[in-house]
Parts: sequence; structure tokens; C-alpha cells
Amino acid sequence: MMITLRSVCAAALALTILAGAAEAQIIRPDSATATTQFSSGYVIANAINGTGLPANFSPADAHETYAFGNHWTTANGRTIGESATFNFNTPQTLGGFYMWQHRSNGVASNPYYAVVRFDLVLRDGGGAVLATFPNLTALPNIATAQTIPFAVTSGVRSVQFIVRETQNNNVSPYTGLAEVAFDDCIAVGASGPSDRFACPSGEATLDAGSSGSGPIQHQWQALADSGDWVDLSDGVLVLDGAATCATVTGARGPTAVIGFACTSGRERVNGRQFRCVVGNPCGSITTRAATLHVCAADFNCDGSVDFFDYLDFVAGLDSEDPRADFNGDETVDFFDYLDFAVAFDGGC
Ligand SMILES: [Ca+2]
Ligand SMILES: [Ca+2]
Ligand SMILES: [Ca+2]
Repeated sequence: MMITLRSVCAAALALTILAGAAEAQIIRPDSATATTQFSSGYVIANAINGTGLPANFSPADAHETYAFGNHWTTANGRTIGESATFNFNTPQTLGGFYMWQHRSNGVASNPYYAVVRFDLVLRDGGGAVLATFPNLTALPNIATAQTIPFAVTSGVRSVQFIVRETQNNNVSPYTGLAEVAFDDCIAVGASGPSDRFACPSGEATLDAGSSGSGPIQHQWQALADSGDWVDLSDGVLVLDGAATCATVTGARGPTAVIGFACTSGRERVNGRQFRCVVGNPCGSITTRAATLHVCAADFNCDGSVDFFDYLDFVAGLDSEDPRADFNGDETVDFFDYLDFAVAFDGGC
């Protein structure tokens, strides 16, 4: 095929469009060493040479079960604190680790080899530590690669994998790995916030559920009456140029908390939609929108509307508790009772 400038541009455009969805090119170590090896059949090279995987494998490919020559396994009694170091001939920018878990269960006489907690230590060519990512976790009994994102780090010449915990509370005298690879950046993902109910004096927590290589940036937004999504800042929630009775904390964090101090103006917040724009070094996405419901009749803020709310409201009315100013006219009177009764009948 003749490669023209046009085809290169088209390919670049296609890659740009697919960024975040396409499988990124994996980065494989050039060499490796380990502090312990079971035998010449279970050396660390088996974890970087593609043994047990198809040619041109990707993280979606399953590694074959444990067999001579396709896994790294430690010597008897050598598990916690042992390590493998993966080396690169040229400096790499890394933002994620692909880990094919040990597949000895049901095969080896001592099962449960899998590493479920570990540290990664990234170093430059002089051996200086560039970054340490402690207590990363992986699941046992998974045949395809598990993706472990970390903060994008440049100039990496080696990555040390240190075993901290193995399956079933370190029961096996052995551990190891089936295969490893790396990526320069793991695309940002976000499960998105769930719809929330909140009481008039309570708060609602919205969680972006973000993942991917760091650093990850968050910007929470609300849907204004104008139809525009507006960026939120910490402090009073302002919509369409007017303050509401709600406050925002964590407007630029993974979790935003919408607090209510609403004796009036609930209707400007009730039913409002919120979402988060999440970005990292290799892209950005916008989460689903979550709807916030302010449950006005949940007077005691216990998450449901029942007779106890009625009793507490009537007591508040008697004592002229400002929270009983249900219609927000700054007096506590029978009209508040009427409005509360309507809300109470409506439930949440
Ligand atoms: Ca292998
Ligand atoms: Ca209640
Ligand atoms: Ca009132």
C-alpha cells in the first residue's frame, strides 16, 4: 500500500476520533530481573516474552493456565516483599500497568499464588525513584489483563513490582506473575453520579466515579434554566445569575456535595441536573447527568416521609422553629402548615 500524506492525516484523524475508545499500543519491557525464581522453567523472562499469550496480544487476551515456561514463580517460602524489576532500553512515559495474574489455581499443587496487593516503584536511568505507587490491588482468577492506572510519569527506565499480599491471606508458599505490560496513559472513565434525594436541611453527595491515569481533573456542572451547563465553584450555588439556597463543596473534585440550608427557594434546586467533566492527560469525558430531588416533607431528614415528620413539623410550628417556615416568608404560621400538609401528602 502506498502511504501518502493524505492517508497519514486520515489515520491520525481516525486515531484522534477513536482516542479513549481504541486499545492503546501496549509498552513491553525489554528485560527483567527478579529477587527469586522457582527454577529455570519459571523465570521472570516468562512474564515479559509473551509466553502463554497469542502473537500481538492485547490486554483483552487471556493468558494460558500455569505451565512450564509461561509464568514467573518464586521459590518455596519466598512471597511477601519479593520483587521483579522490568527494564526499558530507552526512557518511557508510563501511566498504567497491565497485569496478567498467576493462573496456578487448579493446576499447581499449592494454589492461590495470585498477587492481590503490590507496590510499583518507577526509576530513571540513574536508579533515582521517580514515583512510588503503594498498595495497588488486583483480583485473583482473572485470565485477561487487569488494568492498573497510575499518574503519568516520564523518563522511566525501570519499574519494580513488589509483592505485598497474595490470595487467601498469603496462604501459598509461592507467588509470581503470568505476564506484564505497560501503557503511556489509561483513558479516563467515569461511572457517573446517581440520582439523589435530599431533605431540606441535608446534603447530597455526587460521585463522578472516575478512573484512569492521573492527574485527573474534575469540573462539576449544573444545568441552568437557560439550558446551558454551567461550571460550579465552591460556595453558594449560583444559577442564571441568582444565588440559590444550596451550597457546593468539591466543585473541582471527584465528589461534590450539594448542601441545603433551604427555608425557601427549594424549587430552584429541586429536580436540578448535575454532571461532571472529567479529564486526564489522554482525554476527557462528560458523565451522565444526575437529578437532585429535594424531599421537602422529610422534615427530620431521615430519608423517608412518615408520621414522625408530621409530629416534628407540628412541634416546630408550636415552638416557631425557623425550619418550620415552610413557605419561606420568614414567619411561622398556619400557611406553613397548609404547605407542609400538601408536601406530606405528596411524599417524595
Ligand atoms: Ca507469560
Ligand atoms: Ca423523615
Ligand atoms: Ca412561613
